[in-house]
Amino acid sequence: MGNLMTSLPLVAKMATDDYVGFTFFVGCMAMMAASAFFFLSMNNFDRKWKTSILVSGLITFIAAVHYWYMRDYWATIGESPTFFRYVDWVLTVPLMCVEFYLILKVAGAKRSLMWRLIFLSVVMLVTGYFGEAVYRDQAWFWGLISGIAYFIIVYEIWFGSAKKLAVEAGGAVLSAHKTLCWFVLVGWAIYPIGYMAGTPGWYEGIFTGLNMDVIYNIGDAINKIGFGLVVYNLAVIATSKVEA
Ligand SMILES: *C/C=C(C)/C=C/C=C(C)/C=C/C1=C(C)CCCC1(C)C
Repeated sequence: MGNLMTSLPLVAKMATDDYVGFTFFVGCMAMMAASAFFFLSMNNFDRKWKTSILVSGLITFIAAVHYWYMRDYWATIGESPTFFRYVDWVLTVPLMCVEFYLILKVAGAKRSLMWRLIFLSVVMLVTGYFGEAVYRDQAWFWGLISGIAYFIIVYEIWFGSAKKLAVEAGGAVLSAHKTLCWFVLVGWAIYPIGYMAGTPGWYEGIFTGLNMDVIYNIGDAINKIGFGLVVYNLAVIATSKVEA
């Protein structure tokens, strides 16, 4: 036992062209730093915004823990950590739906809006997992179902009842809502590209040269940290208005 301990290196070596390993590593650090930032700054705000910043921190913290495992999984096994990836998403994406609800609460958003968005996001992710991990031969089919759920979310926040509430709230809430809508339309669209780069289907060849995990890792950094910063910015603006 003692021999084994001394002969096995404790840290796996990382090749200079291992972009997957590199983005897992940097992603892990970025998520940890963002979590510290959100948690340590949340007490600067009053109760209403504190909860929103707390949720931003929870999103990056849950991701940091999953990135820790995914980085390790990749370093030791050398395969896509699909399971950890989807567990991370199925916890953090519904929390992003909660953020929409929390922001729009000032305009009287109802819980039903939050649950509708959460339900759609879970459908989007579970069907995505089926295509990526369980029924890979029909990846295009499951990706399509997932994409439909994604578009319903996009519709709901851009044009549906969420949009109406944001307009009613106006001011900083409306502009934060708009920015978050862009994150969902453009930032979240990064994921289907990763999916098509990493699963078999008619679309094979379109995204050759792109690595699924690198794309997902870039998407996560933009969406989780960026999304949280938009909410943080809203809290700063709203709080300084009250004080002025
Ligand atoms: C923090 C993690 C986030 C914001 C993850 C978002 C993931 C998606 C928007 C995934 C969407 C997918 C499709 C629209 C179709 C193909 C399958 C998915 C699950 C990759």
